[in-house]
Amino acid sequence: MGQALGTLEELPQEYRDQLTAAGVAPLWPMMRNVLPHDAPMPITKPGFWRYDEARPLLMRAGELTPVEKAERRVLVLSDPGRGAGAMQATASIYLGLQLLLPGETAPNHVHTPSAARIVVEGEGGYTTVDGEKLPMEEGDGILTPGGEWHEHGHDGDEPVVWLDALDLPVFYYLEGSYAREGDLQSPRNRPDASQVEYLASGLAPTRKRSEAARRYPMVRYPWVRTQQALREMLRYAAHGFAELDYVNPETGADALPTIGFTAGMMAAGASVTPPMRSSSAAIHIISGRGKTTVNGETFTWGPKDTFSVPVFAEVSHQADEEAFLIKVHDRPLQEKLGYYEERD
Ligand code: 1HN
Repeated sequence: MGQALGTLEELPQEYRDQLTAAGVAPLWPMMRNVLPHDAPMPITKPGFWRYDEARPLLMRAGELTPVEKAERRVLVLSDPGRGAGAMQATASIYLGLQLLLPGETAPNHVHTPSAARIVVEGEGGYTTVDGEKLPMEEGDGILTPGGEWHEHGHDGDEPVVWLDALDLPVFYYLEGSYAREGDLQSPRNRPDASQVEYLASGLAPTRKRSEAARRYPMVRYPWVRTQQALREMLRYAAHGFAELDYVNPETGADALPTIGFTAGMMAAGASVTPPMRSSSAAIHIISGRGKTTVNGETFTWGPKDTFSVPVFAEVSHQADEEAFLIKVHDRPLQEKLGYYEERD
């Protein structure tokens, strides 16, 4: 095994001053910071955001800040490892709870980061993505891929809340994050693709040879269908646990390039200990109660709560009741970078 590496203090002050003046720095005192042995040293700490605690604060934001003054009225879920005000939940995942009140619209814009949304509560909300009006029903997964115009609206009479998950930290780190604003869209007068072209899995619309599929052919994943599919899978699952990935129905690839979107079901009483993974994740509870231990910290969760799982965390879940959850993770990004890993 390697010897202890030299420290900065071992170097003469006069030499250190010369290095600084020349705009260079010695690698070896920093080597183990940037390249720790065997596994990364995450900054991220497991976070737990109880909906009962966040909801009143979000409703207060609705009173304090009109949507016109917010563009998006959101409370960001801050990684405890990065501290108060952190605009991210893990190294790659931004999470926020967004509120839209009846009659409000969150204006049309387009940006480089991609978003996946999970509808938390309320009826009558919708997102329009590139002219397609997507109803937002509880538990639905709604994608707004980077580069696609999107706006939100609300035809109902109760507050609508959803959880936004974006790859914003990645784009920000790459100095690639920016947005453009535009005029409100005029949506096409037809149901979204999940209700027309991709009504059943395994079936895709026939096209002429000259017609290519859209890059993101389906951007709404209705929860009722996901839930039904999970229930069927669970009947034949060995360990009281079933999982389904949201994929592009034309290609089978992950629904978004960087963000993975996975729905899960646990039977009442089931325990699950997934392998240690190189990916980071956030888990949002759709329904049910249980406990999850992340690196020794136990979160006792219920409906609409959210918690985060840092990279290489030790995790175990226990469902006290039948539970449905949606996980957002960065496995697609890590696979593209060629290093996604699992350790049992
Ligand atoms: C955004 O565009 C939305 O469209 C929500 O609802 C949250 C956070 C950072 C950057 C863009 C939205 C966002 C965001």
